[in-house]
Order: sequence, then C-alpha cells, then structure tokens
Amino acid sequence: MATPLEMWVEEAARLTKPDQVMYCDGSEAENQRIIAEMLRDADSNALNEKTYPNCYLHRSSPNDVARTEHLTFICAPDKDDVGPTNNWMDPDAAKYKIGALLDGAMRGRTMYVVPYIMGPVNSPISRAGVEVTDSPYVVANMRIMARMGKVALERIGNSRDFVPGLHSLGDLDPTRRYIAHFPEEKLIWSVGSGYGGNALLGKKCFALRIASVMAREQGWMAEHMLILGLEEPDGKVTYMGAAFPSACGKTNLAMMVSALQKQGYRVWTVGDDIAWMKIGDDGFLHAINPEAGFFGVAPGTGMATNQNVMEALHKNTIFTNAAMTTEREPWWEGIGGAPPAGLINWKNELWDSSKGPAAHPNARYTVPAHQSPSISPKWEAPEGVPISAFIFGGRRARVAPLVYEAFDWQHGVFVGATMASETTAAATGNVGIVRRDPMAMLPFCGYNMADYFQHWLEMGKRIPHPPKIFHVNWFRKDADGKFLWPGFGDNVRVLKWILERVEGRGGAQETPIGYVPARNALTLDGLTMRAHAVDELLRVDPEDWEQELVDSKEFFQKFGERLPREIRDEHEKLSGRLQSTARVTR
Ligand code: SAT
Ligand code: MN
Repeated sequence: MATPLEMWVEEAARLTKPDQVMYCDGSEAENQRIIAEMLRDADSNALNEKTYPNCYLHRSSPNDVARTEHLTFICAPDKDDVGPTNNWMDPDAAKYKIGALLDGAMRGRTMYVVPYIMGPVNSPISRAGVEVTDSPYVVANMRIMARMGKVALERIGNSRDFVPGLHSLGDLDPTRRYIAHFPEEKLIWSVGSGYGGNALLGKKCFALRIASVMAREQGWMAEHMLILGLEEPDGKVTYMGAAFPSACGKTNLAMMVSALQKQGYRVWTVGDDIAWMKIGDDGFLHAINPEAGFFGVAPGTGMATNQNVMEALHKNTIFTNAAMTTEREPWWEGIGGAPPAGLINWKNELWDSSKGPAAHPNARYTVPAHQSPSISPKWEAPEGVPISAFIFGGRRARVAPLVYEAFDWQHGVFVGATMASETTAAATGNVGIVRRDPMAMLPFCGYNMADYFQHWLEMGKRIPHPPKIFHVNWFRKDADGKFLWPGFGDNVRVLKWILERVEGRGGAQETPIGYVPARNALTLDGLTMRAHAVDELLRVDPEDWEQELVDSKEFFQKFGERLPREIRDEHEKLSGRLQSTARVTR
C-alpha cells in the first residue's frame, strides 16, 4: 500500500507531469549525480578544485535574484486571519490559478523528491518536510540546508507527519511567479522562481511561515532569530536569540570573532537565521536551529567582517550570483582587496566598473553549518539550548540607541512589535527605506500579526523563566553620516552587558524607552572612541521618540480591534513616560 508521502508525490506528479520521478536518499554518490545534472546547465560552474574543492557557482535568472514579497501569498479561507501585512488569496482560487501554472510544468524534466528534517535528526522539536522540485540546484542546496534523504524518509515512514512543498521553476517569468502557503493544509506551492527563500521550501516557507502557524496552534515559537552562546571566562555559556531583518548582520553576529576573546568572552554559533523554541522541563525556553547550513549574504563578507564563515566556505559550498575570477574562485565586493583583472560578473559578462557591482548585492553562499570553526558543541543537542535573552534590532541611522533593555516581557513584546529597519537587497524593492518589521517577521509570519503579538504575550505568561528582552542598533550614524559604532567583533561588548543584565549585574540607567547601559557599564577598553560618541550612541531623544510613536501608531491602526489591548497599553505608557521626561528637561 502506498504511504501518505507516496500518495502526495503521485498527486504532484499527476499535476506537473515530469518525465521521471526520483526519490533522493541524500547519499554522496547521488549528490554527485545531481551536481553533474546542475552543471549541464550553462548557469552553473565548478570552481577551482584546489582552493575551493566541491564548490560551485550558480547564476540565477537576472529577474530572479531575491525574495519577492509581492508575489508571496498566505491562502487561508478568511482574509482577516491573514491580516493586513500579508498578501491574501482564497485557497480554492489559489489552487485554480497556480494549479494552471503547475499543470504540465515539469514536462521533459525530472521531479526530485526531497524528504528532509528541519532540526537535529533525533530532536523532539524537529519536524519533517518533503519538497518536490524540478531544479537540481534546489536539491543540492536543500542537502546543505536540511537533513535530507534517508534519515527523513525513515522519520516520516507511514505517517502523515510532514509538510509537503511543491516547487517548479516554471518558465521563470515573474508574471507567472507565485509563492503560496496554505496554513490549514500546511502545504506550500511555489512556481516560477529558482531563488533561495522562494525555492528552498524548508527555509522561509516552512520553518517560518507554516511553522509560525503550527507554533501558535501547538504552544511553541518559530522565530526569525539567530541563536548564539556567549562563553564567559569561567567557561559558562549563556544562550541568546536575536531577531534582525534579512541582511542586517544575523550571520555576522552569530559567527563573530569576539573582540574580547583575550578576556575570555567567546561566541559560539547555534544558528544564524531561524529558531524553533519550546518550553523545557526546566522552565526555560529551549531553542533548536531547524537548519543545517547557512544561506548567507556574500557581499560585505570578508576576513575582517566574518573570519569564521570565510574559513568555512572553502569547500562543499554553493555560491549564487557571485562574480568569478580567472582562477575560477568566487569574488564579491567586500571580500578584501581590489577587483582582480578579468573578473566575470554575476551575469556572466567580462566585468568593468561601468557594469555596476560584480557580484549581485544579494549574492549568497550555501555552506554546511558544521564547517564553521565557531559552531557550538550544542548545535545539534536534541533538547535545544536554554535561551536567557532575546535581542531585537534593525538598521536605524537615528532614533534607536546602541542597546536598551525592556522593563518586562510585555514591554519587550511591544519593543519587538515596534521594530523598524531600513530595507536591504534581500527582497526586491527599494533599498534603505525605514519600514516597520515586527520581530523581523513581517515577510515571514503565516497569519495575522495581531494574533502573533497575542501569541507572544501568552507565551510570556507560560514560560516560568522567560528570556529578558533587549533591543540593539549597530547602525546609528553621527551628523556627518558616519557609523558611530564599529560593529562586528566589537558587538560582543554589547552582548557582555546583556549577559551581565541577565545575571543581575551590569549598571543601567532608566530612560522612558527602557534601561540603557550606565556610564562606564560597557566594556570599551581597547576601542578608540570618543566619550562624546558613546553618549551619542546611548542617547534617547524624546522628540525622535515622539515621532516614532506617531509612526508605530499608524502601523498598529492597520490591525484595528484585533490588536491586543496590551500593545495599546504599552504605547500609551511610553507616550506618558516621554511626556514626563520632556517636562523635566524643559
Ligand atoms: O532569501 S532568503 O529568504 O532565503 C534569506 C532572507 O531573506 O533572509
Ligand atoms: Mn533570514
């Protein structure tokens, strides 16, 4: 008798009509066949075998280089359940419309069946998925990003306990591109794109959009967060989760080489993008990284900014839309040094400076996580790691200080809900515009965000030892438009203060928005920063914050009556605190 998995695959094959169906076992021999298939297309190259063994460069279609939020849909029967921040389609209408595009889409192609586990193989927090795809590039990436093949087939067995995802490149025409999620069925359909988050369905589609729905139904959390461990001189490790929007430095923070290494502070990587968290028997929230690899932004990544990932990506790595040197090595802006002569750009042309950046600004690497020298010994612990702090953050040239601590959980949820950031190249659209991005989940929450805030508030009541909540901003600029904070490895100085606050030490000063470090509470030795710059970094300007309140109110109004009372209350409380400080200073 056919298993539920086989029945679903048959159904997908009846619709897409591939020439053949191939179940993937995840073995090395199979991987080599799939890579050979990928290399048959002109869009993929093998890189230098000596310096980059088993590494490949793939060039996507120039119209398919980033997530496309305007083509991403949540298909639930009731539009209100999807909320004002998601695109909605009726499930039947979506099946009809997108079904027509998928009908026969795999003719002449192979349908690869990719069973996979999100999370460590034997973790109770992990979940299984099955992606069918007609792209060998997607299969090769999924093998790095998830535990793929036999292990997953064994876990699924005869059960229905997997999230099905149907992906086809279609004809790569953006007018026929849809990324559709069916939260009731826990199903994903994606057609017309071969790019990362649109096509590697385990990542944003499952581990965030569908998983956020499952998490709410089942009382856990699926968040757009890195997970790191900060080791102290005595060897104790404290774990933190941090939510920043795409391309705001989650990977660099999670993999940082600490500027305080000599003093015994070291950072361990558990994950760089997504955290799945459940309340453990010890009363702490326990997090696993559902992914097995890093799909990181290449431009700006070099030995000075992320030494660990640079060391990791010299083998078994797939590069997407990077440039290539005459030595067949990958290259991008910020890798270090001037562009070498004879560079081939991401569009496969001989590059010169008139052609813009040689690598696409959203060029990516896909690298196995265990290859990072910073990988935590606990990164595959089935029970996950206990989280002591949540850190929200974004890119803000103004307003938000370097770091502040929320007064309590409810206030912390408000801090997360009012997060805003300047947009980056990770999604198509304008770059550098401030947009509200609550908990960095705006493009990734699979249901109404008002209900998502409510879920956060409820989790806070249920977690016996909830994480303390902080907000950071590495990107504040001075009047001349220069960054005030050095960032990267020096961010450990902020993590150290957070750790001290978690431990009940750490000097703080109360402001209307929360606690900021007291003068001298940040460890700044070895940094050549002027006292004035530190003051500027920590400054809370009531006028800026008044404006911020107006803006967040406008955002919250979109949710109408559905917005939790507690969020409104926090808004009013902040407004009151700002007014009383203004009176004192006047
Ligand atoms: O493009 S992805 O969605 O895979 C990565 C990101 O935007 O964070
Ligand atoms: Mn991300």
